[in-house]
Amino acid sequence: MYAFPTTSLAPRRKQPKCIKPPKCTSKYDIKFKDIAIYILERKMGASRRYFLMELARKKGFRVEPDLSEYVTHVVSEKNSGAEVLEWLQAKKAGSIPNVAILDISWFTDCMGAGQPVEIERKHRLTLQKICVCKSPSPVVPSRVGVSQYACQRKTTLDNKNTLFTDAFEILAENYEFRENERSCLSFRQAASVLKSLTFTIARMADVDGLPGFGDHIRAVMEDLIEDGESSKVSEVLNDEVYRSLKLFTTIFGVGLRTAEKWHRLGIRTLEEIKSNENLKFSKMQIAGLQHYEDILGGVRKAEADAVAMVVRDAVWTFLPDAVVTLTGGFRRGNKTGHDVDMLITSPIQGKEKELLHKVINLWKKQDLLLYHTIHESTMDEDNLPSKRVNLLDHFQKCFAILKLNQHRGEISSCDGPHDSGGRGKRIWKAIRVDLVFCPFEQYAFALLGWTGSRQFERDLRRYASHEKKMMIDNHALYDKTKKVFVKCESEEEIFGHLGLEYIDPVERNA
Ligand code: DCT
Ligand code: MG
Repeated sequence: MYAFPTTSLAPRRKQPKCIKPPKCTSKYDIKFKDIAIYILERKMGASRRYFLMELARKKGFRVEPDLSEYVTHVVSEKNSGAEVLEWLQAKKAGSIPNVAILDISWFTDCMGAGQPVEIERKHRLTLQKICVCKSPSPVVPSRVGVSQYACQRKTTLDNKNTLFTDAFEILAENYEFRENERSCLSFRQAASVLKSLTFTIARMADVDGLPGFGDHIRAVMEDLIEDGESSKVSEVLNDEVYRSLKLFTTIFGVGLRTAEKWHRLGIRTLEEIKSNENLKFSKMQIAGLQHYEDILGGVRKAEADAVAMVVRDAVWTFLPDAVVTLTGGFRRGNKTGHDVDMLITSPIQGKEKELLHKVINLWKKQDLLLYHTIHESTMDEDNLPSKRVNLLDHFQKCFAILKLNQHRGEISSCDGPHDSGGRGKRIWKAIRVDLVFCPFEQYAFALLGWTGSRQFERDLRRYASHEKKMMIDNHALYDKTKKVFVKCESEEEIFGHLGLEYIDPVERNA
């Protein structure tokens, strides 16, 4: 956006007849010979400075290790112009004529553009002010080098930018409802990038150099920075269509199509849904309405652990060697979730295929099942995905609602009165559970896929295909160049084959 031809970029000064080659010969070719950058270590630290120098060199910039007569641009972070000048003078370099004294934002703009950008007013450090920023960020912003792929970022649950990410999630959801996939993805992508930052965005310059921040997104951020709220978000939250679709799709079993139909029929509330005699509900929707409040309330970690124990008990009754793993958001360290995702496999080949129906029969006898639906595997005999389309992947799975005894922290067969009438006496809670059964040799892929987050998985697939000419899904990793499937027994191996640094599940909260 800020890219200009390189010839007009050097600060106005008498050009040296010729810029000599850098003292320290870089292993990268210099593309932009008119300028030479010097990065100030002061307030930045040696390791970050080194990182930025290497980054710029990789991109074809000439970066001087020492302050010399060749330097045209001095870049610093969190220093005022006066502080930089004082430092230059102490180095007896204050007399370097017309060297541009710049904020790091110029550097990050250059890195983002892949070439030197024109120096704007906002980039220059003024000599009068103590600090250029309106409200200085408390932590050194390390936005340079933030990857566009979530699988190359570490994203813990410590989100420092909830003001922005909450707003983006609402806008993205609204775009999803309106089937504007592109805008939906842009906002989800931007939210995901912000979640990975170790500092809070305090001013617009803080997003310079971050991938995927177009004008549309910036406009929303500007509002949030200026006013603490966004008029676009308020508009969406007050929009009748959004409110209906949001409410209806929180019912288990209700998708966008059904929600739209109900809205078109003039329905606006849950009561209107329940009392409308003309509506026909699927079994899933009946269960969803019956246990609406429990499911909407979500699942706590202790409850998820209790469910995991019940699943293990049932599975191990039939196959003591089975591997039963809690995945989804809870594996990423979440304290709450909307469901409990369980992945089940067996080291004895094919044994996992017999499990689901046995477990369901056991739970029926124990009166633990409030609802369940089974999707049989759509893999061929040799465990290769068939061409038939399925949800997310081809594994055998079960979407269920189980009873959880809240007092004892385990699923109970003690049935209490259903719904609002007897809620006070009821000792169980309805919990949404997904069971997924996979062949042992696909376990690592299934585990990676079912751990999420969705954005992380999406970017992993995008990264594999765009950067590595590979394809990854919940079943396998395929190398398109070599035309071979790459065997992997662990998540670490998958990351390794993709040339990625291993990211721990708790850092996949993209
Ligand atoms: N998943 C995915 N793509 C989908 C759906 C799911 O990659 N379309 C993966 C990512 C997470 C995992 O499956 C489990 O899905 P959810 O339970 O929907 O997500 P979650 O991260 O566990 O979140 P929640 O806490 O809301 O259950
Ligand atoms: Mg989940």
